[in-house]
Amino acid sequence: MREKIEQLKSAALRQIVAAADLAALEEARVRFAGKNSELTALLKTLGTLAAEERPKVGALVNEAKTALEAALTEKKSALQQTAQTQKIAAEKLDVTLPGKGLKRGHYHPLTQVMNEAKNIFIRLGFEIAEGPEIETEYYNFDGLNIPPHHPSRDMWSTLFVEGGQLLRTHTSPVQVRVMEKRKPPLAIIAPGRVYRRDYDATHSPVFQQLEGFLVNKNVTFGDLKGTLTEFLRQMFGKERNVRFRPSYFPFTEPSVEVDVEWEGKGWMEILGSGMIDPNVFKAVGYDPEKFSGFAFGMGIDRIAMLKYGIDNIHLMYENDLRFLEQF
Ligand code: FA5
Repeated sequence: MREKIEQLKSAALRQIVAAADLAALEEARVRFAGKNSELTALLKTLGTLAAEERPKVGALVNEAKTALEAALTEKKSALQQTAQTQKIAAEKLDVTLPGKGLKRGHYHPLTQVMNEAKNIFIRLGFEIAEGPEIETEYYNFDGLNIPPHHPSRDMWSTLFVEGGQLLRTHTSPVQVRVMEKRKPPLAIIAPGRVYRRDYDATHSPVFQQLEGFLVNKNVTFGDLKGTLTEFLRQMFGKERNVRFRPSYFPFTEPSVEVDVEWEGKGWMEILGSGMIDPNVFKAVGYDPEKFSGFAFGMGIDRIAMLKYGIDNIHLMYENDLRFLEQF
């Protein structure tokens, strides 16, 4: 009996010491110290021993159990410690490593210039209005003093859509739409895309215009010139050469166009403007004796070309990242 206990004890201690992980240790515990272990079984047979042997053997068994339990506890905490260390090592983060770095995007050059232009006019007290890109002939032409079959319709190579409508050739229809609904005083800008059958280095079939108009009592050509001059200074700086050149539009009288010096290439036209024609006022029910106003329509693409030194308008619509990344 004593021998048996000794054997069990040393076999158990060996297995406990050798346990490689917590699962192996639990296996050893069940086998040597659990309810169904041989040691427990031995305790149950104490009754069959001689009376004087019982306490001695009992003490031995208990001593073995205590030793095993102490060894189990010790091993368990050692294994837990190792597991924890391994876990920490595996999850370790080096917070000093450089990050992956998000590539930062930016606005398209046209959006940048459009926002800049809008902000200049907003600071001057203008508010923003919008109109549809698919327009009726009335708003694109008739309401702007361009009757059907009038030769000046040819100034805009128009793209028609089914049902008699068209892709607006300029943002001027927004003038008519706003004036139909509201009474002066008005100071409005209308940004947006416009369409024409045009194609060369400074003409794109889709481009951006910023319309503007101001209507009140006693608005003069001086107000027009002062407003546009202030805009040109803010957009291009005081040093840039600009010129006002007499022109013709059916919806303004007198009319002027503005050119900006194009480094090494002479001048580039950026906008048309003038004093709103009395016929436009009559069509929206304003009294031309009482009110006067000026209007202008500028090409945002052209302004971007001049500002950034771009010599081909089509680069703006090709979405080539090598080009776009430069802005
Ligand atoms: C107009 O469109 C008139 N609606 C402007 C206006 C408004 C005059 C209010 C008077 C009062 P024009 O066709 O000239 O005018 O165009 C105005 C500007 O748009 C031009 O000066 C030019 O900068 C730009 N532009 C015209 N066609 C193109 C094109 N195909 N591609 C890029 N920009 C263009």
